[in-house]
Amino acid sequence: MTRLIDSTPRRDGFRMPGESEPHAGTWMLWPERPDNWRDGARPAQQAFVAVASAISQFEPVTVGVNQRQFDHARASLPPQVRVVEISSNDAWVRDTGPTFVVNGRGEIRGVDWRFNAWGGLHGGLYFPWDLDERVAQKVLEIEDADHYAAPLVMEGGAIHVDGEGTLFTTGECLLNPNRNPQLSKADIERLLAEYLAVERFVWLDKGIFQDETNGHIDNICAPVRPGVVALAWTDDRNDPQYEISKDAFERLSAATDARGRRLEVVRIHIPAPVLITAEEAAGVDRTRDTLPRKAGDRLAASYVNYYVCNGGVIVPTFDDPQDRPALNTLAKLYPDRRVVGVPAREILLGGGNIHCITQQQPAK
Ligand code: KQY
Repeated sequence: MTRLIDSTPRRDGFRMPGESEPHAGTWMLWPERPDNWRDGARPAQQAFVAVASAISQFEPVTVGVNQRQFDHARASLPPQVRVVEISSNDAWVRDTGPTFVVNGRGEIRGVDWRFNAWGGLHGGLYFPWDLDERVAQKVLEIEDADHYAAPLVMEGGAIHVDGEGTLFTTGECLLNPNRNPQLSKADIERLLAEYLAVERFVWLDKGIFQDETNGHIDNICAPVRPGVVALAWTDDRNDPQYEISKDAFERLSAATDARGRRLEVVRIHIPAPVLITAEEAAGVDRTRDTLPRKAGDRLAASYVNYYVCNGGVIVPTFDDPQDRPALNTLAKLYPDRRVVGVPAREILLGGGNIHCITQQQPAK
């Protein structure tokens, strides 16, 4: 079983590895709620199958599924993907799963953050979130890994680390009063330092325009390797994203990481604005307790929401002229990995993308 450890990872010699370090595998969850995913979630399920299939070329994949969808998920996913029953409110394991930490001596543990569905009753995306709250513990139970309970409302998509002591995040999310109103920025840094074993914080102001997570870092900026980051970008000064990305570029260029390096910032252009069509909006069930989907609303489309796995980089594509340049740039940034594009509009329609629906389990 997973035991609760009354200490912190840093005190015990554990740290969160960078995503590019070797993985034991990847966790995902199965989408099904018809008030977030259109047409009874069937198009989203096909997109998730494409993502799981792509990753499973490189490393083991496990998909957690609610009981009533188990047979359907099992039949839809390829045989090399492990399917286990895990109840959840939705399918964002980046945010509801554990953050794994390792000690370099063959041991792995999980950090279980508090979760409030991206803002609780003040701008959160759905209610209730009681099943999501328990996903991390269930994953760790299956893996027989002990866990820490971090006293911080936090989602995995709100942070990125370089594995060498640097953490990237945004004030829009982690300083938002709908997460930890009782904590100061210094309190939040202290908790992140204890639970992830990091010492340098690079704060961007905002994430991608209209990102419903309150600007998760994993949609705007990703560490490629220590000292190098990818940043979502646009040259269109009329796009509200322009000022956000320009400010992020300036902050990143002025920052030094935990090893004292200046960062190289590689810009990856976002696609043309992706808007919800009338047909797509009509396919989502309306309910009282879920963020509604409205025709014409702009989605937070970005190639930076890619996922790095053993030997591969899985990149969202949008059927846009920027797809090819983004894939080419990432192929140059990751010369030892195969870059695989996966059509991701259906995932984006649910409010996130490939990085948000995956969670790496590092090798011990
Ligand atoms: O992008 C994410 N990390 C989660 C998005 C949640 C969207 C719920 N509609």
